[in-house]
Amino acid sequence: MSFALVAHAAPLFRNTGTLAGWSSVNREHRGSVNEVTNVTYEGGTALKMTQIHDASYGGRYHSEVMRTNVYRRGDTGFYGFAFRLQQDWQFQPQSYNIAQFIADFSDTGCDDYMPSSMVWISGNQLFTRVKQGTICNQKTVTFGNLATVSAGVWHKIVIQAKWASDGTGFYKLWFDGVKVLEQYNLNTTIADDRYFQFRVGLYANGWYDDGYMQGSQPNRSIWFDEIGVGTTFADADPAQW
Ligand SMILES: [Ca+2]
Repeated sequence: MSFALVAHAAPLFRNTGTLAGWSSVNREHRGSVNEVTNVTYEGGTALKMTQIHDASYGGRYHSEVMRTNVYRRGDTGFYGFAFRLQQDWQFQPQSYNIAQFIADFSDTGCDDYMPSSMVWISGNQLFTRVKQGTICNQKTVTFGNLATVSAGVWHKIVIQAKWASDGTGFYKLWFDGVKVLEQYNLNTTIADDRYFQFRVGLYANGWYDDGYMQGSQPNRSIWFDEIGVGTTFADADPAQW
């Protein structure tokens, strides 16, 4: 007896804003990740991620939920979520990352956890990127000023990617249902076949990367809801499931 297993398809994943169902939850330093009922995009719960800057702390600032085995080279998939910045979010030039694909490359001797694509806010603008090359010779291609992000309202992100390193990849991003990025015939991941994780949350990477905090808002929160991964746009669109 044989089965036609679709061995390389990304598994379908959906989370309705609950702490249950994730491979892991990452709360660094004074950060928190909580399931809340008072602010939701849809249904009874959403996830509230908070990070707090501490000038005496030298580490990173992740408040993320993570799902393993979301893509590997050769896959094509859709990845989506809804997010909402706190009402009084102080827009600053520093990067606040809200989603990333990442894998552990410690065995290579060239890097440890390396994100391929990330999605972040700088000022009030949305950014994303792809990572090309190899783990030992990485090239980052950034796509900036894709959309204007407002505080205190829910926004939707959907990404479609064909993950390739032979020039046949594509990478698209929709913001609130509007396609704001469409790139074809490019490398969208590095030359490696291991599985990547998908994470959403508040990762205040600018605080760590720059070594200080710009502005005067050390306590920041972002809500997340309706995180989906699948093979169709509707699988990942927070409004369609
Ligand atoms: Ca929900």
